[in-house]
Amino acid sequence: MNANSELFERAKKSIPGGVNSPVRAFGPVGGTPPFIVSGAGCRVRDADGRDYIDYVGSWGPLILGHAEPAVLDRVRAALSAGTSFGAPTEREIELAEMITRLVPSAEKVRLVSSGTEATMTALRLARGITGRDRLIKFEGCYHGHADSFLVAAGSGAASHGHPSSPGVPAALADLTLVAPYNDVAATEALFAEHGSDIAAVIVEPVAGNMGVVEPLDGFLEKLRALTTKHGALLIFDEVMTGFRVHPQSAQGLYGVTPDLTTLGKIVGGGLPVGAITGPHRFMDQLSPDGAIYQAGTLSGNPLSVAAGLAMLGRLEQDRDAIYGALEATTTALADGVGDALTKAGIPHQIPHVGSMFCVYFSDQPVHNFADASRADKDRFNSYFHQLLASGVSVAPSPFEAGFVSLAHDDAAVNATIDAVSKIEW
Ligand code: KE4
Repeated sequence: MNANSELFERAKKSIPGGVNSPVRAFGPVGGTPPFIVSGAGCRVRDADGRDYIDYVGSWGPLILGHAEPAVLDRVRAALSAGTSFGAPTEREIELAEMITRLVPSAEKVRLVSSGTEATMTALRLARGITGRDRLIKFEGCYHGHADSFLVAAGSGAASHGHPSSPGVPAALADLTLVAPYNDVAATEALFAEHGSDIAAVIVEPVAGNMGVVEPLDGFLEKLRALTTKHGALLIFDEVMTGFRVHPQSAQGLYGVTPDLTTLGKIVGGGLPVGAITGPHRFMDQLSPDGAIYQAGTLSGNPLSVAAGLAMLGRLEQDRDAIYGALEATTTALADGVGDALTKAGIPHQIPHVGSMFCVYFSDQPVHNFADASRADKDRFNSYFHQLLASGVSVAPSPFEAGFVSLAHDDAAVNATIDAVSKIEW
């Protein structure tokens, strides 16, 4: 038994499923997950000393790569002053000011410690502002694990066969209305029936939790028009797309302004941070100025904020060079992998937006969760395991996104393409 297997068996004795987040357990693909001991640049090393070119990237935060020196240095400096104060700090102001500078709809920011806290708060804010209870979400979108979102959810919920989770009271789940992603007619029908009771529509402006699904032309614009018409709030869940698909996030890429935006992942530079942001008129309704309550012991934690400042600072400073490089590398990867699959006669779709991508084994384009579910899962599992054996780590589920970082160089991309070309189908 190798070190990873020994650790996995040991982990299962003290941690549910042996993991602290289900997507790490290799449920959809089977096998034993590598236990990672270190990361550097675009690579991670497991407990057996094996190196992998890494496209998981901690599920999105590490847009600059693993152990980015600027991030580590900033965290080390913060650490020497202490780990947490439970009091306001200047650095939190700096991070809020940076986010308001970079995100078009942001006027005020509340920091929390995860994407789930961010979306949970955004929903409560929308319900408190409108006095309404219902929510529209889209099948296959994942907005974290707060009760109202565990209805037809993507990511690990879908991967493990529970897109609607037990433990969520029916009375609450019934308030969550679901439409297929990119389906304007279905969304209009929900508004026609429930319009006056809908507090918000929450959407991943680029869906990254059923693979990667781009919004069809006009979809986001139509959601903006429908929510405005019916007095509901439009929430862009940019936990994954924030600073990933564009320097101004998806709202900058598509030119659609939401009422509230949730952020996470990159804004924490690999440490726990989430954020809710939007115009003064909405954000000032949060406690303590407003009556809508939200709180967190470690919200705005000095170490997390230091990592976020370092990462966003680098992205802002070298914006055009960095996003140009990320786009070029991702395109080269997608084109090279696509050529290799075409040569092998394997039907595929490789959508990519900014530096997020996925590979569907399907001969049809994927516009929603039903399309994504029709992709060939057996082929995905074969692709996943043969790449892992070749030293390339992609997300262990077809309902996830892959992430390219600034540290993925030509050698890594070419090695990845070469590994795909050697897969035995
Ligand atoms: P967290 O609570 O995991 O920080 O964020 C929840 C969340 C919210 N919104 C979107 C669009 C997200 O993608 C996520 C979390 N993404 C998953 C990956 N698909 C996190 C990985 C995991 O669950 O371990």
